[in-house]
Amino acid sequence: MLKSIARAVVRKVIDRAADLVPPMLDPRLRSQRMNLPAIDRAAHVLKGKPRVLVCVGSGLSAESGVPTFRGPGGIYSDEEIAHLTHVDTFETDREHMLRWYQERREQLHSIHPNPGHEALIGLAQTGDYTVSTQNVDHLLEAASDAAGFRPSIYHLHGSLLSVRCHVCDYEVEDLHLDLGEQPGCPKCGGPLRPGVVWFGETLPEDALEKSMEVARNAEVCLILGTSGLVYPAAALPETARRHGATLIEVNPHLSALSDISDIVIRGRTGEVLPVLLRRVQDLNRG
Ligand code: BJW
Ligand code: ZN
Repeated sequence: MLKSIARAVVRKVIDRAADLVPPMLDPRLRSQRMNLPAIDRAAHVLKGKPRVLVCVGSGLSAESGVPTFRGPGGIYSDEEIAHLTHVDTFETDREHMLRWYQERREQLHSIHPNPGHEALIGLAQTGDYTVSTQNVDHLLEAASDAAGFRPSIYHLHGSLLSVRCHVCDYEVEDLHLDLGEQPGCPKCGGPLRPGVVWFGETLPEDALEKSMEVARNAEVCLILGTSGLVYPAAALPETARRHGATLIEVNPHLSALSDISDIVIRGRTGEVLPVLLRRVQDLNRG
């Protein structure tokens, strides 16, 4: 009797430990929390050579040290900077806005792809993948270059690497230019700004149209690390679903797209995607 009580107590302590141990410490405990059955179901959907639209959000780069926008520690938790991603702020608080963007551009020099980016590029080599990202960093391209394989990548919200004129169509990829000095456009003299898409601005037509077309023809839509709150990007998985795609979400938390997803994998992309990749490769080897 005493022995069985002791065994039950020990079991409880072990179960609790799986919740408490930080993910970095013990890979065995980490994978227990990673919902392996859901990963296995996702791998069966992704085996073969399916047409896949991957919808990427800031969560994919979180493990590279790039802050997300919403949630604890996110950019919008600081009220002083929450307004800096709206187009109107370029008129009302331009100096602050450009200094903040210049700091973020400088941070690009010291960030690197994480295992989530690397595994996504690995997955892209197993089928017909198109990536539609809301992220403005270059980490997917960096992972692609390292792997020697680059899928189609559409940047819905532009890129921090480039600067463009707020008035004319001048645009250049240049990380050396200091936006904090409020440089003028060499073509028309108008103010230069980061090559990103702010609230109240339209998305690059080509990136959005091509992504929508892929969404309408996708067999699978993989949703990685996005809250699914910002439109029209959030409409891509919805469109894919209406056209018959299976939706797979990887996110440690509930998102606005969790409810419409067929398979939800609760975990970080840097931990889940490498496991998913290995499983898909195993299934494809037969
Ligand atoms: C992990 C993880 C880990 C953590 N692993 N996961 C009312 C209703 C509907 C729409 C609108 C409306 N009023 C206005 C609109 C339109 C508006 C909009 O959608 N607003 C809603 C917020 C209400 N959209 C626009 O204005 C867009 N343009 C447009 O619609 O044009 C037409 C138009 C023109 C003119 C007038 C009206 C209409 C433009 C949107 C531009 C968004 N720009 C930003 C800033 C980019 C530049 C920069 O970087 O500074 O883009 S805002 C910000 O949000 C950024 C992101 O790309 C975007 C999406 O965020 P994302 O990536 O989903 O990040 P988070 O933080 O939200 O979520 C992170 C997720 O990761 C979480 O779920 C975590 O759990 C997870 N996570 N760690 C995996 N390790
Ligand atoms: Zn110009």
